[in-house]
Amino acid sequence: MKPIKKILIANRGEIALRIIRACREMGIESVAVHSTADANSMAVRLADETVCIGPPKGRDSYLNIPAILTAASLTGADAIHPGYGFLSENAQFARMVEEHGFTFIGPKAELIEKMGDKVMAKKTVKALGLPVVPGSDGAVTDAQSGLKTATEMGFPILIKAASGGGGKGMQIVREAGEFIEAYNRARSEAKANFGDDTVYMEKFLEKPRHIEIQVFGDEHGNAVHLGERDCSTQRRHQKLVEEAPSPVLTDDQRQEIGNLAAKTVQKMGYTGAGTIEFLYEDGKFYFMEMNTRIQVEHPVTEMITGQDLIAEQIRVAQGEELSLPRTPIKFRGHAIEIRINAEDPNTFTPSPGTITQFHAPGGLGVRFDSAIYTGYAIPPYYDSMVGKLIVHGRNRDECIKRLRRAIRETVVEGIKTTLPLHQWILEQPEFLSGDYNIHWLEKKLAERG
Ligand code: MV4
Repeated sequence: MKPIKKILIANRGEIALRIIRACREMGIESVAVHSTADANSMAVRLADETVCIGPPKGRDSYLNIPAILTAASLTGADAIHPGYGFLSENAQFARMVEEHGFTFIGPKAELIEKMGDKVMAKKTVKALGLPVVPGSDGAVTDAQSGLKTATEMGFPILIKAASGGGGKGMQIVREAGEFIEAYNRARSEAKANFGDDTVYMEKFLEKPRHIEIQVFGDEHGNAVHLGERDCSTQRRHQKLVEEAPSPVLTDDQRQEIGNLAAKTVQKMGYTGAGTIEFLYEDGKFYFMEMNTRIQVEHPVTEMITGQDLIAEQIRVAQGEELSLPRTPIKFRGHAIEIRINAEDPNTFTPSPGTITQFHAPGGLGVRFDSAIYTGYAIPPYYDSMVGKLIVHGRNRDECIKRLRRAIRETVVEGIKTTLPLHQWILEQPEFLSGDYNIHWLEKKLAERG
C-alpha cells in the first residue's frame, strides 16, 4: 500500500474537474497544472493548488513532461492522474512518473506499450481467448505476400497501421487490382503519421457497431467488467453519442463477452481502468483495440452501475483491492451521453469564444459534466468538446425522452454548439429503434445535406 494524499492532474477541462471532485470526496488534495490559456479555468478555481506549466499549445504545456514532473515535485504530489488524451497513453511518461517516485494512476508502462502496438495487442488478446477479426496474423512486410494473403482471405480487406488507432492511415481494398497501391499508401501514411510504417491486414467488416467493454483490474489479481457502451454514433472517428446497455445485446451476450474481457484483463495482469473495444456484426464480437485510460464516456457506465470509476482508479493505484463488486455487477436502467462541442452544428467548424449565458440542465437522472461557466472564454488551442450531458432512465425510451427535455433546458450562448445536432439525432427513426451502425450518422448527415 502506498496511500495517495495529493494528486497532480495532468489534464484540463471537464476531466480535470471530474478528477478534482473525486479527490475532494476521498480527502485527497489536488494540484491542477495549467497552460497560460487556462489560467481562468474552472479546474484552476477548484483545485487545492495550481501550477502554470507553460504556453497555450499542448506540446508546451499538457504534453510537457519535464514541466509536469517538476510541478509534481514542487507541490509534493505523490501521484499523477493523466485523464484522457494528452499523456494518458504515453508509456514513456508513465515510466518516467514512476521512476521519479510518483504513482502513475493507470496501468503499468509495459502494458500501455503493448496495447499501443496494435499488432502486438491483437496477438496478445487472441492468445488469451478474445475473438479477433480474421487477418494477416502479424505485420505485412511485403506487398506480394500481402496480396497473396488478401486473395486467400477474400476482399474487401482493410490495411491498418500498427502504431495507429483512431482510424488514421487505414486503407480499404475492395479488389486485388487495388492492393499494391493501397499497401504502399498505407505504409507511407503510417510512416508520416506515426513514424512507424508497420501495417497489418484484416477482413473488412461492412456494417459493424462499435461496442466496448469497461474493465478494471487490481494488483491482487482481481478483474471485473462493468458491461458495455455502444458508441456507434460517430463522425470521422469522433464519438457523438454513447449509450449503455447496447440496444442490440442480450444479457447472455453481455455476460459472455464481459467475462471473456475480464478474464483477459486478469491474465494480462492489467491494473486500473481499461476499455476493450470490439466491432460487433451479425451477433459476433471482434477485438479492435484496448484503451489503457479512463475514457470520455465513462459516466455512462457510472450511471448504470452507480460506481465511481475515478475513485476506483485511485484506490487501485494505491494498491487496494478492487472495491467493485466481483461478479456480477448490477446494471440498472439505461444511460446516454452526448458530447457537446463548441462547433457549428451543420459544418462542424470550431466555434471558440466567450460564453455569454450558461444554464445547466437538471432534474432526476440528469448529469452535466463540464468546465464552462458564464463569462468563460473557450480557448482555441484544444479539443472542441466543452461538456457532456449524461442522462439516466429506467429504460431506453424514458432515457431518450429525458435527454430531449434536458437538451431543451440547456442554455449556452455566445458560441455555437452541437446541441441542435443532438436534438436532431434523437428524432431519427434509426436511432430510436436502435438500428444503427458506425456509418449510419455520416450517411444520414450526407442525405440531410
Ligand atoms: C475496422 C472496420 C471494419 N473492419 N476493422 C476505425 C478506427 C480503428 N480503431 C478501427 N476502425 C475500424 N476498423 C475491420 N476489420 C471499421 C473501422 C471503422 C470504425 C470503427 C469504430 C468506430 C468508427 C469507425 C468508423 C470507420 C471505420
